[in-house]
Amino acid sequence: MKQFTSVKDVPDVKALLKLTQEVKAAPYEHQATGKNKTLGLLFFNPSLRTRLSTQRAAMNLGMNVMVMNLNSDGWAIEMDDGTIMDQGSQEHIREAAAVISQYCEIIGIRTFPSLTNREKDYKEEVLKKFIRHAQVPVVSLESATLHPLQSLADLLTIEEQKKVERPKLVLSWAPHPKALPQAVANSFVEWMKAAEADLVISNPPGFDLAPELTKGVPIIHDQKKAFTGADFIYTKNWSSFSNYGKVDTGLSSWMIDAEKMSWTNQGKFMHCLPVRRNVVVADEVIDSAASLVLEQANNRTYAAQAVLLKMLQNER
Ligand code: AN0
Ligand code: CP
Repeated sequence: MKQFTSVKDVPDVKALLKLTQEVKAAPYEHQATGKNKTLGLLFFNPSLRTRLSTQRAAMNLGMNVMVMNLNSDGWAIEMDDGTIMDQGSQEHIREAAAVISQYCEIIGIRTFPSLTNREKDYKEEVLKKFIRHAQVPVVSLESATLHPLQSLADLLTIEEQKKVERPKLVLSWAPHPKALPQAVANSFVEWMKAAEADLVISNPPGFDLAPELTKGVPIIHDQKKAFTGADFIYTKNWSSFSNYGKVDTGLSSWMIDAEKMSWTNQGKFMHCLPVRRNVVVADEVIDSAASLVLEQANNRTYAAQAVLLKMLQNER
């Protein structure tokens, strides 16, 4: 695998899912594979889970890890070609990506969207430029529009927890005071379309995701109708795609509580974390036996480990 930015980079999703299960069952099996290899993790944005689980995955494989917060600790990076760099930026992406490639066998990068320029964000300019100028494989640690390591961990969690062959999954929009990316939701849709599951999306009018991504997936604006018979409720806030980056603070009734979970088929509750309690989900749900949030976070290690192993082995 030369890059891991989307489900489209994975030739066989089933086989990758199986590998996550194998590395989870025997995490230290491949210690020799990563020996004297270095993973560089670059963050333009905050992280708890991605940062620590990906480090943990690399250490399980015997790798060394270097982590850098590019915004606070590095030089300001220029992304555009041909710029006269007499303003704020001090170093060009061309040199930065090439130099980091000399120190690392694999690079991971987190780069959130502007949420002001939809076209630019959806072109994934920062991630793509980085990949173009890097000389080693690149793993997305959440890009402007996708979060594939999260989705692979979610797929593993659903596989472990499902009681029927083809579970019903509901991606349910949640209230949130601040504008958040569409990345986790987009990515969940992309991966679950490739999985054995019946996916429906439930969100208020004005919050439909990108039509190219949701093609073929029912979008139900009535939350109760969507939840009926659901095996998994995957909750996430995202800011508007059509009214790009905008929030609506008048939709607090979309929060997940015990009554809504009672509409499901004894459904499980999922969220990628971090989550705002009693805004996105009520304590009574996240603290209940139906909550899978800690399982999801744990599985982040094995999702990352499977991807890093494929890259180290230079396999598709
Ligand atoms: C980010 C998001 O919504 O994309 C990261 C989630 C993994 N969340 C926040 O910024 C709160
Ligand atoms: N779920 C997730 O990616 O969390 P972090 O933002 O803490 O990495």
